[in-house]
Amino acid sequence: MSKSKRLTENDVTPRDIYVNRRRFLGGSVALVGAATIGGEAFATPADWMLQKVKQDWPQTVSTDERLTPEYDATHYNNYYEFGVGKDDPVRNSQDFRPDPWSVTVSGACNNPGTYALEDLLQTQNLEERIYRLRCVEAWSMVIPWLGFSLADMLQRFEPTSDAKYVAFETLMDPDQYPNQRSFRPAIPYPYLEGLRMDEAMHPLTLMAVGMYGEVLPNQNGAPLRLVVPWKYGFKSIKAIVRIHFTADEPPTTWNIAAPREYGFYANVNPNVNHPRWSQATERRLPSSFLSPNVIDTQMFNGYAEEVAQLYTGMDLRRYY
Ligand SMILES: Nc1nc2c(c(=O)[nH]1)N[C@H]1C(S)=C(S)[C@@H](COP(=O)(O)O)O[C@H]1N2
Ligand SMILES: [Mo]
Repeated sequence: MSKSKRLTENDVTPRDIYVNRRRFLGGSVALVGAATIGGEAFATPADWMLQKVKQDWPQTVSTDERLTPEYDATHYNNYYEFGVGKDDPVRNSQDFRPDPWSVTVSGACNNPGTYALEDLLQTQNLEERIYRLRCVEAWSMVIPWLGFSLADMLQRFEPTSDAKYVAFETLMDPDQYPNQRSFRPAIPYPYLEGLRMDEAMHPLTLMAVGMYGEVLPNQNGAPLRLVVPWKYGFKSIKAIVRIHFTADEPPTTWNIAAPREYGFYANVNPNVNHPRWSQATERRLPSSFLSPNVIDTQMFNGYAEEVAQLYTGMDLRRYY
């Protein structure tokens, strides 16, 4: 990463916590073969995935802000396929099957096809990146993700010069997703997202397979989800099964559902309010009635130095 920051003692501390915890849990994890998050056992991930996540990874992006406790990041989620309540995803996703998994690649590229996840991840070295995640609903977290630059994965498909955008799609499976079999789904499915090609190739754009030193829990988008830290959280699509290269701006779910409220770009911007609420501040979780923990929202969620040049000359009020 061009912008990777030198590790300071602050940055290293959270990782030492996982490493020690890993040593502590090492035996039992190997025996049960299950990832343990906050003391709760989640669905058993594929052994190869567990092994990959347990390998030694460097920390390449960090912040001196306090990490959101793992419990909050795994129990307060947006994942409408599992229900619209913040605690629906953790409750309804425990039997979700992230393995076996494959991703179908299509459109303007030389190497389309259906790739087994194991095959896609084999050559990727994992990194830990601590990113702020800012939801358009004006709450935020600080999460240590495990993953790799999306660019590293996309290069392998050899997008052609016609590829101006890349579209992503979440699994469609009403058997596993209660809201997809609801007679009145909250949003249209499958969940669709997309990035302009230069945004997709930006080194900060992450494909995540883990968090807090563990395999990604189902409610956080296992086995493979996008994390675009300078955009509102809805761009960070979960459980990806399809990647499509295209010349035209692809349709995206929240834009389809409420076009005046959610645009394609969705860059975090304290100066452009949501039609129904201010985006100038946010609640940094954990937040409660007595300790709301309200902080100022930063331009591009604090990543302006890295990404502002992607939007030179663009009217960010028009392209919200
Ligand atoms: N498939 C899918 N992806 C999704 C969503 C969703 O409902 N379905 N919600 C989005 C929203 S609004 C946010 S804020 C983030 C939340 O990620 P987290 O639950 O891991 O914090 O996921 C995004 N990705
Ligand atoms: Mo969100």
